[in-house]
Amino acid sequence: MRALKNILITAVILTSCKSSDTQLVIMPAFPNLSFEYPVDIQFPDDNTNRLFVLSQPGVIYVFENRSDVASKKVFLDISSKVLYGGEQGLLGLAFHPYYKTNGYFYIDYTTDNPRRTIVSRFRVSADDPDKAEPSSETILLEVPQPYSNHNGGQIVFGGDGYLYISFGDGGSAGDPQNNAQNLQSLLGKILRIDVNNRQGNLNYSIPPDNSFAGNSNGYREEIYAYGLRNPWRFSFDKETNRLWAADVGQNTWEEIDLIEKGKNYGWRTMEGFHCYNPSHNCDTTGLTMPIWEYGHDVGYSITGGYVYRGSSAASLIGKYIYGDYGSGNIWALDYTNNTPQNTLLFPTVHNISTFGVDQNNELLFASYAQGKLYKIVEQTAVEQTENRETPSEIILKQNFPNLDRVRSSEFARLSPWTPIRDLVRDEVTRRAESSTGVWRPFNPNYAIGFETCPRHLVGGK
Ligand SMILES: [Ca+2]
Repeated sequence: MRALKNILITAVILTSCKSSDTQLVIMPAFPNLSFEYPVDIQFPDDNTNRLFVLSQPGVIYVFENRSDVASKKVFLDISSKVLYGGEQGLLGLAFHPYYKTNGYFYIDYTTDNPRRTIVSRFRVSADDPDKAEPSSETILLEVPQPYSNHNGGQIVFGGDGYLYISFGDGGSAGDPQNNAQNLQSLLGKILRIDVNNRQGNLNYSIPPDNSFAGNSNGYREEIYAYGLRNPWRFSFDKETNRLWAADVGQNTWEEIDLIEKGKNYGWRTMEGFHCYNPSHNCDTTGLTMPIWEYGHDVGYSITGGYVYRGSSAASLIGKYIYGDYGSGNIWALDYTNNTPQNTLLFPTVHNISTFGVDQNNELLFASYAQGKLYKIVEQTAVEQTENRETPSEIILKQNFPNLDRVRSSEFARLSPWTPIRDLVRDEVTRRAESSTGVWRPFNPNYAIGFETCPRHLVGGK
């Protein structure tokens, strides 16, 4: 009897599962959580497995890094101080490398009267790790912003313990003040400061090996690299310590730069690999070219990501994962041996405002207008043998989903760009996946992540 049962089980598996392979999928990371205009995802190095998400109007939320987390808490609300709108708002968060002992974290936001960017330090509350102390603000930098756009806003501690800060060129279009090439301006730059020491009347000090430290030309000593238009998101590869920045382009080209100390990345003389101002025969002497660019046929506002160093998507390890706010595309750039190989991973419908990683280096991204976070994971794909009509919903053949043990996926065998609704129910029609309510273009790389060859069946009933 047992033997007969095993044969039946095997038959079920063979008919329902044709072949298996690994594939990358996008999944809602925290189906129960939504955020108003999320723009940054960070965590402190304190092994508490929490995530902190910035809502652009001026709130930092904190929650447990679990897919079934039910709620989030307000860590800090400075919306009354924040000038919000367009590219302005609360834009960046960085935890001090010794946050666990000193409780310090840093934020970057825009405010008004006059319009400016502030980079300041706050401290966590003494008696609640999920609350910041709102009165603890110490301002480090205040930089006037001539226009509302191109505020940069990413702040990240490097492996050297210094704080790196991105500033856009001040805005408008075409960098009318030529700020990015002006070494007396902090705009259009990536800065590097030492937050652990003070110098003169500064609430920080200049790292002595900054390229312009101690110069007598009036150049800003905070400058680490320049000639940038709007390096909205940048990150360090934790393994190589290389600084990867995505510089948002003007009219035609989006670019990825490997940022090195003292280098000039070309804006506004160049946009990507091309002359911008002047539009022909520009002088490229001393300019550092991007390692990759793409045109506005496949996107129009690059969102920098991370070199993937996690473990749940082996095929991505060592590749720079980035996306585009406008087109929703997500790519992987392999720069092995300094030779770029770019692969489109997913076309998506999301306004990708930022990527993030958790303490296990697993990759997340934020869908700005939708207010949800997504994760990119690798699954064992199991294809169905049966042919399907275009479904309005996908019904999973299992008794209940297990968000934490996703091993395979439901495929709908559709031609690319067939619209499906992102709604999944389990076999007894309970909603297994929160619906985005969005009719998304189906593509062969997109799968919905629950088991179709249920583990309980494989294991034998
Ligand atoms: Ca450039």
